[in-house]
Amino acid sequence: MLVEINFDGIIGPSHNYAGLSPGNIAATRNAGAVSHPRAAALQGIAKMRANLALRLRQGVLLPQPRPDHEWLARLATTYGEAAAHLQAQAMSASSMWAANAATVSPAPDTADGRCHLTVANLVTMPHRSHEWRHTHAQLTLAFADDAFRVRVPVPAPFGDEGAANHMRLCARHDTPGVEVFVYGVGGGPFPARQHREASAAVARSHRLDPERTLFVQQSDAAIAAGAFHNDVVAVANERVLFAHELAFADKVGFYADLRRLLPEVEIVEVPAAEVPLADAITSYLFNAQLVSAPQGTTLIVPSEARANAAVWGWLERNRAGNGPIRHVEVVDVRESMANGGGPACLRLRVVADPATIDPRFLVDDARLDVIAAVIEAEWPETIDQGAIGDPALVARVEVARAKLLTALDLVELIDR
Ligand code: SUG
Repeated sequence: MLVEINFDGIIGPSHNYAGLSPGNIAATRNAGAVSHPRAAALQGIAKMRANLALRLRQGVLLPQPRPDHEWLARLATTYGEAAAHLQAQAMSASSMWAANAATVSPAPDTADGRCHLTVANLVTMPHRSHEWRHTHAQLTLAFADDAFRVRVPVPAPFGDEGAANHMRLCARHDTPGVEVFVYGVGGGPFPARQHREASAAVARSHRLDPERTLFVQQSDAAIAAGAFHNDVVAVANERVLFAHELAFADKVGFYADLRRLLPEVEIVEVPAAEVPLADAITSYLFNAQLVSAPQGTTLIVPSEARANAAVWGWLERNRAGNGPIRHVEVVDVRESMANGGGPACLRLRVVADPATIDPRFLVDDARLDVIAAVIEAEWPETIDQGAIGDPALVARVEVARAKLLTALDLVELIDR
């Protein structure tokens, strides 16, 4: 049976605040702050437990090898000799944001009836540009079954940031959907990370029906305000689209296309007059997991959304009304949030039959206990930016990851 499974990136032991992403306001603001990798990873575990409590299926992606010595070798240097900016780029734990791992088209949408996953190239930001090799290694292991096709990234210079710029609307997860690829053109002072050419290539290789595939431009205003990915201003689930009024360059055209292709669609739009773009972005209202739980459609928001009066007021009013979003759950992922990654960034959605997935990547509470025990024992409590070059920190990060892979019987990923 096809169900939605959320694969969360386990927050790696090198989680730190190096301010590596221009256009990502939280990450830039927190550059140089002391991070708390252990608390961060445990917040991620608690979020997964909350998903399990909602009776959702849950999987994990593993932290990648950090520092990435292989990448540094291709740059003809070593961690010890590299300049500080290269050290930080090689050490980033940014693969935790699994929404940027790949774009996923489930089997009901593709011509060959397989679920296609194209690994994102993440070429715009140097610290993310080397994730794809390791992501590809993990996804080919997790999705080795013939039900899947795992694809290498679209070539540079066409920037692709994966599912963060992709939405799928459908009557039910297991029925054919309308796939929406959101790309950027201009972003004021900031880069548009998702290029239309990359989205078009992904759609072609996934063998999507062109009649049921939309390419939608993100508004320049959203990018300029700090929405470096579409999932900072919009999220979809089954027949519900939840979006900020200023998310898209041409919302009238987009909504009309959507209504034509999926007449049952329900569009929940938040007006800028009630929640200004700036509040939507600092609170990450839209970087929520919108899920079909047994209790009804549920929005899983970060605690920052509750702390923002305009945002929480809107959510309360919406809950009192008769809209499709019936429940709101709050999770604390503030260590990730401080680097610009909310609940939706931390997960990659895959609609598939769980029986076709390598079970080592699927979790229940008992398996999360195993992961949490390794995190408690091995993850550094804090990382100060001044310590990024410290060989003792490097050794600690490498040992911590190795212990986790051993505990999960995934040692074949040690160098991958
Ligand atoms: O790419 N932050 C990530 C956050 C990604 C959020 N993902 C989604 N919206 N889906 C980024 O900007 C900051 C790391 C640093 O500065 O050290 C960072 O990479």
